[in-house]
Amino acid sequence: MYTEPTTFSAEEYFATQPPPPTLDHDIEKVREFIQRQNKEGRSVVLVTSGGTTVPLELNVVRFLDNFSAGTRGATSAEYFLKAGYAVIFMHRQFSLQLFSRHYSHSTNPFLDFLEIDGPLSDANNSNDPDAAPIISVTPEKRADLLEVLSMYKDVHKAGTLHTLTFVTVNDYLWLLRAVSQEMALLGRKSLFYLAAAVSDFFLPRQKMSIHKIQSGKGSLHIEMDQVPKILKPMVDEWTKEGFIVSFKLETDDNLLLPKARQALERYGHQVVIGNDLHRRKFEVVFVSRKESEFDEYWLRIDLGEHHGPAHHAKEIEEDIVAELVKRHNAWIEKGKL
Ligand code: 9Z3
Repeated sequence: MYTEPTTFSAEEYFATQPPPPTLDHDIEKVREFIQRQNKEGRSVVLVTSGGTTVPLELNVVRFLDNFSAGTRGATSAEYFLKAGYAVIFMHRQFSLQLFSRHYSHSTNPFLDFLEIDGPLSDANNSNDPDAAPIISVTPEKRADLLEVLSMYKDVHKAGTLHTLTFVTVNDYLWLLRAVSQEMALLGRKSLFYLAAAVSDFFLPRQKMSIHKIQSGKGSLHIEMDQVPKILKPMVDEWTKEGFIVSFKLETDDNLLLPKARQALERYGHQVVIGNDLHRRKFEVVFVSRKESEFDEYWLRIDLGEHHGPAHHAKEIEEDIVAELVKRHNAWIEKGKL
């Protein structure tokens, strides 16, 4: 039998889907963080990062996932910190994180540039700590590590980074709503940078199988419901003064601008950043409104470009964040008129 999939409003969604068990505890910590940053006069950005999952069973064995390594979010969060923002980094568990992303186990494993000075046998046989071999960093890796490590230590000392994790789209939605409501305290000094790749479809708890779905009955048919359009209540109710930036991911180039414009029209927030899956590391488009017109601003980088003493490859997030900081400051100033 065919049943119409339910279209949940955000309100219906939160009335029928249970919150993650750690929500209250997580939000208490977020509240303390925001209050402190507010007292210290900082702007706060919420960066969401990584993909959300949709479990198919309550005792979950299988789930659908959304594509995202978390590079956009983790990289941008570092540039926001450099620009003086406090950052709430809300990311998919085990996706890339700030600072440690430079030493990913698959592309730049840190064990490869540590050296052992002194005979290895001493380490195993001697009880004398002075005889133990010393571990040092390969000379050519030192400048890079020092740069990352100093920033990591500075951020910890300043207490300007707060981290939250999600796995499922349900975790994400509940957290996003609660964090947005807390951010309202900051008025125009709050920025939302929604880079997480969020499922469009989900399986409501009421329709989920309790146990692992059994094979042997032929093909599997799953009907999913639409995830509510969360940006609408975010803009209209939860964070009326926040500067909201969402991302639009497409794989068909022809859809990128129309879909980005449609999102702005629908939700009335400040900026949609459109990115094509395969070009996202060197090209994005900012879509915003100028009175009744759409404004499009393309940002491109040359991937061969190098900068800084350690000759890192240029990261497009540096320019994305610089452009947004400019726009967010203008937004703050406008609020003072
Ligand atoms: C993005 O478009 C991100 O830029 C990427 C980043 C997921 C492409 P990586 O983590 O990739 O660097 O590997 N995020 C938003 C995707 C999304 O789900 N957007 C929703 C939509 O398009 C709206 S919030 O409908």
